[in-house]
Amino acid sequence: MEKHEEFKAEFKKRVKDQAKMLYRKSLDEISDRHKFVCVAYAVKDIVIDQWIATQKAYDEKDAKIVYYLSMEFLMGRALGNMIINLSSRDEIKEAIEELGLDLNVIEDQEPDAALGNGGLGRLAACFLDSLSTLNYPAYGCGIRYKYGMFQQKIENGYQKEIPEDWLRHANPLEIKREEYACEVKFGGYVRVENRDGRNYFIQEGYQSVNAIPYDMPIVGYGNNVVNTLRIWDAEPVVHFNLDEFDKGSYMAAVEQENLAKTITEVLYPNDNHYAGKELRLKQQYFFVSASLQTAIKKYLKNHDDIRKLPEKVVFQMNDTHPTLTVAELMRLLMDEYNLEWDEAWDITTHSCAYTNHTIMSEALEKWPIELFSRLLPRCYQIIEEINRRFCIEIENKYPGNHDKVAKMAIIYDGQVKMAHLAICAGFSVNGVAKLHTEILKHQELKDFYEMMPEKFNNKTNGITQRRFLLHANPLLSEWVTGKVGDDWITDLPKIKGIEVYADDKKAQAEFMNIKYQNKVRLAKYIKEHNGIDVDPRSIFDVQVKRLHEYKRQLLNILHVMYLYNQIKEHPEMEFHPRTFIFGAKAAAGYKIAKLTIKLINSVADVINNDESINGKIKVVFIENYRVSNAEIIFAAADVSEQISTASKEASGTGNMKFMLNGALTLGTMDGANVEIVDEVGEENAFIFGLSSDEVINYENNGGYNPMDIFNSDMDIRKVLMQLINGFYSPDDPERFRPIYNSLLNTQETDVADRYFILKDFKSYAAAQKRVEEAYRNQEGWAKSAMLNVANVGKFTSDRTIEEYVQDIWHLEKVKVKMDV
Ligand code: CJB
Repeated sequence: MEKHEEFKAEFKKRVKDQAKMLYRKSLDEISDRHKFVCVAYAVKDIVIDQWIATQKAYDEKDAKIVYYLSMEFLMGRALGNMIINLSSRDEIKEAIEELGLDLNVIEDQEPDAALGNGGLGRLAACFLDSLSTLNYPAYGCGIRYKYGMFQQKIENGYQKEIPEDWLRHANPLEIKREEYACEVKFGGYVRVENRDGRNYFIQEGYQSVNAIPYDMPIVGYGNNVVNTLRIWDAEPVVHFNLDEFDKGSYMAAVEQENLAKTITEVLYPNDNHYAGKELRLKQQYFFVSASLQTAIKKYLKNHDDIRKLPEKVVFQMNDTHPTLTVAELMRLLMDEYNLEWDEAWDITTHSCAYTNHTIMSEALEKWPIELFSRLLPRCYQIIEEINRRFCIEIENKYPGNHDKVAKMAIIYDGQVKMAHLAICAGFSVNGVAKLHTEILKHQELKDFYEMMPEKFNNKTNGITQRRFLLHANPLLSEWVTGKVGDDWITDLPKIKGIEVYADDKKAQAEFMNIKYQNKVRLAKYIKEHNGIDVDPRSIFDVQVKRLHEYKRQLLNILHVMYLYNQIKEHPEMEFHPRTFIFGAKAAAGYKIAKLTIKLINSVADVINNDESINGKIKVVFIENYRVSNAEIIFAAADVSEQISTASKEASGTGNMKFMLNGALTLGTMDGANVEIVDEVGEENAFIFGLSSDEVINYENNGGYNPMDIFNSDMDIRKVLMQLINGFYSPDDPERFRPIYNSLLNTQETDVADRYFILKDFKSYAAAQKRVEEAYRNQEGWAKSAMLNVANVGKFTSDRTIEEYVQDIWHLEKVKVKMDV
């Protein structure tokens, strides 16, 4: 008890001292944002001791480390999550309260660290949380983008992108580590020098930048472990001297300045889409090279045999974005550490592993040889040699089968194929859900699977319950803990204990009341941010994710248009009020996605303002969907829309966050939905649509004809006509023509209705009817919702990480003890 009070007093003093030191004021004189900074520094003070202790424990144990290389880490806010993970969380919360501060208000001051686009980046963030919580030594390695994912403003129904200047006020939770700076070289040429019968490859005439790491602490749950997210910034190598310059070196100096400035300037806002920009390749090489250089140096501090690197280090490549790891590791081992090819290859192929996150062809990274070899001449040479040897292997395995080489080569048709490089050199290739891995093995990567089946494995994605239940939904967390204890926080399958309450009327009522409270919280947010009144008693039907044609937000909004027509035509029909909630960012250059946002907002305008329907339908587009508002949204959802065209969504992770918060899935048999249904039972979800086999079959046989549906189904026809008759765009009836064309017109798009929206429409509408019927039975609904929560255990990222550790990384847990 005394210790408890002592701790609080010390913490409060630290917060006040910060106010004095940073702002020369007392705590009650400073702004909320400044209060956030003071609290953040006081928390960091606690974290730092654990951080130091953790790194010391790793060194002492000589533990193997995973380097999780990722272009994206969608961290969201750190402070609140850090506090709940610390063992001293209760004392910290009490101290904050005793200081007269409101923790929610303080947390709200922190900008989201939005260094990612969507699922892939958020997965990386969940993995870091799990790695720390499970006591595994890990580094996240990425880029410290000056501008993260853009902020979305909706103006007149259209998306506007505003730069996300998250570092404007500096970041109290990071540490600049200048002592680990290193140089990264671009361009120039490679000179070969023969000394004592050995060739040395020397890069000359290059431009270079200094890579400077910033470390962010990743706090494990109640175990004193603090791992590191190391993100790299670029600074110019030379600051030029105005007295000495001649024209040539002046220009070179300016170019180097510019290179450093631009490299970490901004995150590419594309999700599931590769834009092929030179700057993107620079970003990739920049962070990969810096991360590898420091990983090797760190290893060599305590070891003298570099050949044993794979015993202590593993590099996990998050999609193909960091695949240059393969070439850069070979380069460093051969050119900097003087190993021969075979030795370097042996090390590389035992330390690199690759995760595939998509089969969307437009996401596959293929770099033109010209660009690649100009920017990274030495890496290109190395990849050429890897390719030459790989092609010989293919030929040996399939003599005379030139088709195989054409399909599998790393360099072909003037392009460097990053996935092929990752598979050839990686010792593990994994998909992110069972169905996705099967599609990789038997469709997309069939040839590779046939040649090296032992590399392929599945790791179904997961999410951290600590952020998405414990932090995001305090009411439900407390309720669950009251029923089954708090083991679920680090052992999610324990949540199964609530299953016995699924038929208990009292528990059902409590559960539904919590959902109601969370809906009130979201309704308040919507009122504040959108000015729209929504009724918390209506069904909250939610689709939040990136905007992409394959995710089919269009199917959802077309169905809303259809429902609206139905209500107008049959005002007497039974209908439970429904609030359709959307949240989605579209890539800045993705026209049809942006037009879909406009369509959703236009439909919202018409429907929300039609008094004749008595508020039966409301449509809300939540501006600037991101990690911090996602936490409020998941908690309030009744229905989780997971309606991608089967086979297209590799896994999905939003689906798991909804399930964790007691929403019922309305979805296709795609990605991890399949496994969700396996766990919860089909009777507790609403499944519809073509199967992935059916979709793939159509695709392999020239698609289907959406005109047949247009001509035979008058309901669908009416909805489609409303896209082009000005019903939702009286000022410009042609506005939504491109959407209409994407569904029906093969002249404008190569394939009409590529994503089978019309084909799945009726089945979707029928599933939506089942949702409504099910919701009428409140007890039945409560039971299903509780069964969703009870059966979510599999989808914790703790399970996913344990599987990576067992099958791929082979790490050992390290205990961290604190002296006090
Ligand atoms: N994914 O977020 C992205 N970006 C990409 O470029 C490729 C894939 C997503 O990764 C998630 C994590 O594995 C998956 O759950 C999701 O299905 C996939 O689209």
